[in-house]
Amino acid sequence: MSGNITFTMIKPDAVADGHIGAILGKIAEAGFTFKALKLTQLTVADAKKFYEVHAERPFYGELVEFMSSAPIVAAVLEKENAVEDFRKLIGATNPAEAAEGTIRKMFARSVGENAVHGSDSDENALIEAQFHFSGREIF
Ligand code: 3AN
Repeated sequence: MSGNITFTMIKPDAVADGHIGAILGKIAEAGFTFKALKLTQLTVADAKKFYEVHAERPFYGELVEFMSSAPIVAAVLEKENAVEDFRKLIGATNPAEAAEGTIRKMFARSVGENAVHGSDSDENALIEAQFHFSGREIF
């Protein structure tokens, strides 16, 4: 995989609220192609490991509990400048501060339940993609 990939999750709030189709549609319309895609659920251990960098933050326990509470959609996306362009498409972490038309502005419930994840670097995109998908599941 090249540097032109990013990793995303549609989080439990947006899955429960029925937004999978609309969010995947916005991602496709923005020019991303799908290299991997699945509906799955994180264990508590998976969520702890995925969000390890936030272990010292006050919201870590809440974040781990939320992310493992119900199904998510995981995907690997490809596009030129994927990481940066995807973070623009999803908007600010807090949906109250997210720009109009962004996925979080349209679909997120709150700063904790903010509809989607997007990798923050090319290096993390690769680590996160490989955390969620085997080689046979990435195309
Ligand atoms: P982003 O997802 O925009 O990269 P990060 O990496 O700062 O934001 O935070 C990771 C996740 O932690 C967020 N997507 C959100 O679910 C949760 N989070 C971040 N800040 C808060 C907060 N102040 N209160 C509760 N949860 C938070």
